[in-house]
Amino acid sequence: MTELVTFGETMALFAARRTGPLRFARDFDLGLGGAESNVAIGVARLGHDVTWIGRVGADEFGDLIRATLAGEGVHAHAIPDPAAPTGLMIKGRRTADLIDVRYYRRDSAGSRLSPADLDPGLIRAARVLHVSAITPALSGSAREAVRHAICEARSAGVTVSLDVNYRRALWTPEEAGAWLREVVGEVDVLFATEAEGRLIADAEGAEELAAALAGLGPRHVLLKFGAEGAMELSGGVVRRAEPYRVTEVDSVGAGDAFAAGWLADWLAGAEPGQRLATACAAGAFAVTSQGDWESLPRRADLDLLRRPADGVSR
Ligand code: KDG
Repeated sequence: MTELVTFGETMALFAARRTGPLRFARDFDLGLGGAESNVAIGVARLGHDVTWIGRVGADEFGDLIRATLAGEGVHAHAIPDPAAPTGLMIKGRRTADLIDVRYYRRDSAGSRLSPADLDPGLIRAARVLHVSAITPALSGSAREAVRHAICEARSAGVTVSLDVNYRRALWTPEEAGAWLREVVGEVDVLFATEAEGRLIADAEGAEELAAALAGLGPRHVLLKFGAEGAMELSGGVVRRAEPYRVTEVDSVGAGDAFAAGWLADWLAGAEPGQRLATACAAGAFAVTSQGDWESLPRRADLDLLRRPADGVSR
């Protein structure tokens, strides 16, 4: 039985191999990216049964998404949409440490997701529904799909997880803030950076912000500080986690990895401190190689970050 259901837009991802302005890129790696499918892969790699739902074009990229997710052990309901293409994400590297992401996703198949695409039985039978605030910014029907799914989950007692994942290419902070304030009271687990948290609530420091967010409804508030670690407020207790020191190659997808680590440990019934440590370890793994999800860890990898001084694991 699927433990976690998620849905959203997954795109074909072209990543330039060469550093510099995109117009001088000569060759690209082809893969895929999508916040929710990144989480799905991360949770599946950590040993759980996961379903991802989304629309893809009836094209090569749609096939790539379906096959890749299936290969990662995710139950992929990649619904082919003959009327629209799979969206594209182009990742350039403007400087060695400055990644530049562009989207070609308007009117894409993924943006045409609607409530009818979501099997309520699947959601109601799961333990967690995970959504991101990218989906409501894609289209009216995608926005309805999120509300519909949350409503199904709540009426069946399924835990609702939301990662803010603010995308300024899709909507303004005011639009995002208004939507987030509408739904935050229906969410059990909230993932946000500090800046994203401030789209929803106004507070000075991180602890005050987490408390303000928890006051709106979520039982678990996770604030991510990038290379500075993370914080969790659950049951009135604040926990902080130090980051793992790794060499960052590509930070895109780190937040999804963090959510995947946390949710996988929540599903496994891990202690709160352990959950947060797994989330940080997964986030650390995600930044160590190119790609939005490729370096996500399996359980056996998690301890590798507590590596020997010479960095060699034998
Ligand atoms: O967090 C990274 C993902 O969001 C990425 O793989 C896809 O940017 C993306 C998006 O908007 O879905």
